[in-house]
Amino acid sequence: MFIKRQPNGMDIPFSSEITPREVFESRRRFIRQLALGSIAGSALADMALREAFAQSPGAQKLPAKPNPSFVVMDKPTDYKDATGYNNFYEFGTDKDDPARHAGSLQTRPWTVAIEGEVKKPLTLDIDSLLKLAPLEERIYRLRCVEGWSMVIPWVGYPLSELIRKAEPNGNAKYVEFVTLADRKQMPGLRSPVLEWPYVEGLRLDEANHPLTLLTLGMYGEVLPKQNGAPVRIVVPWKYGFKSPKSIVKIRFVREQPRTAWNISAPQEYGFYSNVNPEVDHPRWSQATERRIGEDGFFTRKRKTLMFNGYDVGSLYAGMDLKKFY
Ligand SMILES: Nc1nc2c(c(=O)[nH]1)N[C@H]1C(S)=C(S)[C@@H](COP(=O)(O)O)O[C@H]1N2
Ligand SMILES: [Mo]
Repeated sequence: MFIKRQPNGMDIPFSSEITPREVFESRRRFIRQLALGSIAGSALADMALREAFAQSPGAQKLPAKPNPSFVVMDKPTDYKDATGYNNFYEFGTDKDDPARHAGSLQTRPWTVAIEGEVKKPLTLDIDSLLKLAPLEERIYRLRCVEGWSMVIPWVGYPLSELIRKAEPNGNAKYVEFVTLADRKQMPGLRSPVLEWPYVEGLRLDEANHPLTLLTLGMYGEVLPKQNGAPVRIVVPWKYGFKSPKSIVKIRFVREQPRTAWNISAPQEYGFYSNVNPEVDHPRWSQATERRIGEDGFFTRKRKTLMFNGYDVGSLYAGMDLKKFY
């Protein structure tokens, strides 16, 4: 097997596992154009996106304007990997379970209730959520606590847009996310691997951070069910489990909320769970990661970046990140 050294230090084996060269180059061109700001207007951007990413036939398109301020230069993960290798324990614990079993998820009608310490509690359906703010496309890294990562072009808008509409009062210090737990639609709930519903949470300033994305789509289409349709949160500087799928409730609260993985294994998964190569998981190192799609026999692992490479250190000034893991 021939190995070609890439300028970024990555070894790419020539094998059937990598994206065909033409698709790969068209993506690179697209991302470069994005970065240079030479793609203007959503119609053109949509065309470029269509060209750049393999589409699943028949999925509902969700055009969005690429936001070049929120794009990582890494090659986006193949659509088939991003939709075929998932964690969504409500549909089973194997990586291919969500793709195989999430078909039973009923994504319409769907409402999200916004409640708790807010001046304007409200319940929004998916169409209202789609219209609440302009949809953007953002290419984020997602780093799972298990040591693998992907690069995904999400479609959504900052969660802060919705928070602004709800007007949290002075008591609101944290935000809790509650996801769907319906045994009729979710075969994984029969297993007690986690306490159901899957719950997550953020500090209010983390929730309001411009990177925190209320996510309705990916790869120019509505979210596939296995990726958390019809609406999820994506927090790119935290381990993947802090990005809850298929949310039904957003609650503003005074105290730090309970979170699914912390309930299940508190010594292993804390509330903060910021990506941090210097703080190991009790059972494995977090210093490196395997990028899904690059896993050829000779492929080197990538170094995991502090906060997954995102500039959010000021949120944690003065905090001991070993203690607040
Ligand atoms: N409701 C719910 N959300 C969830 C999970 C889950 O099991 N249930 N798994 C999390 C984990 S561990 C990861 S790594 C990401 C994976 O997102 P992806 O499948 O879209 O890549 O979703 C997170 N959100
Ligand atoms: Mo994960």
